[in-house]
Amino acid sequence: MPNCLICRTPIEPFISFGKMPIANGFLNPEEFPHEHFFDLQVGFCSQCKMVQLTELVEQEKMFHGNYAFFSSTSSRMAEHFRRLADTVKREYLGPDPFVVEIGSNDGIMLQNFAQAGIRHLGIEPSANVAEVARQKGIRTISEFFNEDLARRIVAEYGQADAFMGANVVCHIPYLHSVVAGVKILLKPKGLMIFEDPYLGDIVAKTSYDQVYDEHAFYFSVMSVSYLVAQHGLEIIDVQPQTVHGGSMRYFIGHKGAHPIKPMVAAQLAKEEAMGLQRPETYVRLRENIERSRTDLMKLLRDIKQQGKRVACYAATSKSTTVTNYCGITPDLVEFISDTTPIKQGKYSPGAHIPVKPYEEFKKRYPDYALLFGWNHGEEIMAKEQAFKAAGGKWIVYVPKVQVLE
Ligand code: DWN
Ligand code: SAH
Repeated sequence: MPNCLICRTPIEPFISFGKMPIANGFLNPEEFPHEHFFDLQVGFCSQCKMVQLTELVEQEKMFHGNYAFFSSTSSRMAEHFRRLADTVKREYLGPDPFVVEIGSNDGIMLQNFAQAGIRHLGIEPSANVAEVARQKGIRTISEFFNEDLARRIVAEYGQADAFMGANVVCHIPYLHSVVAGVKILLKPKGLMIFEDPYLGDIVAKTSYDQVYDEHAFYFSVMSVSYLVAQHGLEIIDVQPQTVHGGSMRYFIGHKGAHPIKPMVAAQLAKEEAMGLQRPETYVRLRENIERSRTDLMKLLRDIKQQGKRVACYAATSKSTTVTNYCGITPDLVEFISDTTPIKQGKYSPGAHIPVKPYEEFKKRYPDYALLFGWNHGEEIMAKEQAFKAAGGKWIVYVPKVQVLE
C-alpha cells in the first residue's frame, strides 16, 4: 500500500481510472508507440484527510520546454488574476514590496505587478511558457520551487510580502519542502495566497476530470490546515472561487501573525457537514463517477446512431481523463477544437483524437459540441452564439451528463 504524501499513513485508493497517459502530452503519430502510461488512482488519507494520487508521474515528464498549457488562452482568467493582483497591491504589500509567484506560466498574474513596477519573481519550470513571460518583461526563473530555492531567493532578493500560486500547489508532491520554503521566504507579516480546485466542488459536482497526472492533491480546508500547521503556519482566511469549476483561495501566514477570519471555521464546519472527513463520501463519489461515464457513453453512442456529427471543444488536460476513462475514440467524435498553436495538428493523449485549430469548428459547425472546457462555459458560450443559432447543441457532463437545449 502506498503511504500518504503528507503524514505517511498507508492509504488505499478508492477509485482507479485505469492506465492514463500524460494529460498534456499531445503527440504526433510517430510518437504513439512510445507513449507513457501510468495507473491513475486516487486515495483518501483517513488520518490527515488529504485526497491524493497514489502513483505519481515524474515532474520532468510533465513540465518541460514543450509544455502545452498557456494560461492566457482564457480572457476571463486574465481578468480573474488582474482582480487578485489589485487586491494584493491594495491590501498586502509593505514598504519595498516583493512578490513571488510559483507556476507563473506565461505571466498572466505577474504582468499586473510588473506593469506597476513592483519587485517580483516568477518561478516557472516549463521553459517555453516562462519565455513568453520574460518577453513581457516579467522576471522569471525556470526551476521547480522547493526549500532550497527559497533559501537562494531570500539570499538574493530578501523575504517576500506575498508568495502566490494559482493551480500549482496541488501539482507538487513534495509539499513539505514547499511549505518549509514558504516559511523561510515570507516576511513576518507576509502572506502565502494560493488557489486550487476545491475538493468540496469535485465531490458535489462529480467533476472527476480534475483528476490527472499534474494534480497530485485535491485540497480541502481540513487537509491544508493540517499540512501548514506542521510548519508553524496557519490559514487566516479562505475564499471560494467560481473559476475552474470551483476553487478555493487560501490565505496563510506565520502562526499568530494575523487574526483568523470567521470564514475559516465556517468552511471547516461545511466540510464536516459534507462528510469530507469520511471514507464513505469517496465510495459515493466513485459510484457517481461510474454513473457519469455510463451516461456519457450512452449519449454519445445514441447520437452516433442517429448519424449526427460531434466535435469536442477545448483540448483541456481534464479531457485526457474523460476520453481515456470513458473510452471516447475518434469513431465517436470527429476532432477537438483548440486555440493553442502547440496542440493543433497533434493528437490527444491516449485516445488519439485529432486536435484542430478553432477555425475548423467555425468552418462547418458539428451538430453537437462536447464541452471539454466546461469550466470556461460562460466565456465560451458567450462567444459561440452563432453555433447555437445554427442549431448546434452543447453536451456537458458536469455536474451531470446533459444536452443543453
Ligand atoms: O491546473 C491547471 C489548469 C489551470 O490549467 C493545469 N494543470 C493545466 C490546465 O488545465 P486545463 O488544460 O484543463 O485548462 P483549461 O483552462 O480548462 O483549458 C485550456 C484549454 O482550452 C486550452 O488548450 C485552450 C482551450 N480553450 C479554447 O480552445 N477555447 C479555452 C478557451 C477559453 C476557449 O475559448
Ligand atoms: N498559474 C497558472 C498556471 C497553472 S498550470 C494558472 O493558474 O493558469 C501549473 C504551472 O505550474 C505550470 O506552468 C507548471 O510548469 C508549473 N509548475 C509545476 N510544478 C512546479 C513547481 N514545483 N514549482 C513551480 N512551478 C511549477
